Amino acid sequence: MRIDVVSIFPDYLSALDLSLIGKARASGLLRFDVHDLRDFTTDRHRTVDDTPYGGGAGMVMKAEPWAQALTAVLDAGDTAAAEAAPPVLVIPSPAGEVFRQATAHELAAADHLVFACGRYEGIDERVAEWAEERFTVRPMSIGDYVLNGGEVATLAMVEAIVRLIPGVIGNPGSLTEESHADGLLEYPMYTKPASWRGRDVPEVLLSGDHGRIARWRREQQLARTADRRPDLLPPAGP
Ligand code: 6GU
Repeated sequence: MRIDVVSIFPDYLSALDLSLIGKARASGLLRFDVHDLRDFTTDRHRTVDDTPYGGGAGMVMKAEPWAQALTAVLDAGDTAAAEAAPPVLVIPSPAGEVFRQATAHELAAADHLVFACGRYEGIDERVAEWAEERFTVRPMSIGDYVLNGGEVATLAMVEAIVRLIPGVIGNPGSLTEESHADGLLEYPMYTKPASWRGRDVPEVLLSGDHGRIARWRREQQLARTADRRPDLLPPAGP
């Protein structure tokens, strides 16, 4: 897989050089490049934003630097592959569709992902329209709160996606057992010692009875999901 990120704060993305993503890159499963949007401006001040038409607070990112940057990313890509399936352009935005584990699986199947990190009040809407002719455009939110820009959301989405690329996670079993894998939250986990500061590990986990353990874990998943995330449970029957 190939991932490109365009941002006015490319250093924000350096956290992805660590651990998981670093390993995926080193093993050749991932090519990851970050581009500075200001490198695609043409004025002396390297201007990327301007005041909004219609008035209102804040600044809007200008369209032309984005078109230049995204064109450069496309030109550096595999043109034959892009012909078959256009690259996916993820536009992080609190006004996007919510990014879920199912979205991570969908995007992990793409050959080429491009993240357009906006700052200020967003990017001139015509960039998304222009990009529709060249990419599959996916405006994406990571939840119902507001961040200052798309960089932190991109870090979260890239980590969620890259760990699903086959070969990136050493033990693929850990992918099927984790929270959200089956639409429920994960059951509680314990390790040695069996008794710690007066708190004992649930007896069933020491029983060696795999059927009982599986039933107990399922009950815990359902109870925890009902308590913390009732929105994830199917509606109760009649
Ligand atoms: Cl993707 N971007 C910004 N700026 N804020 C957000 C978000 C994204 N997702 C939730 N809040």
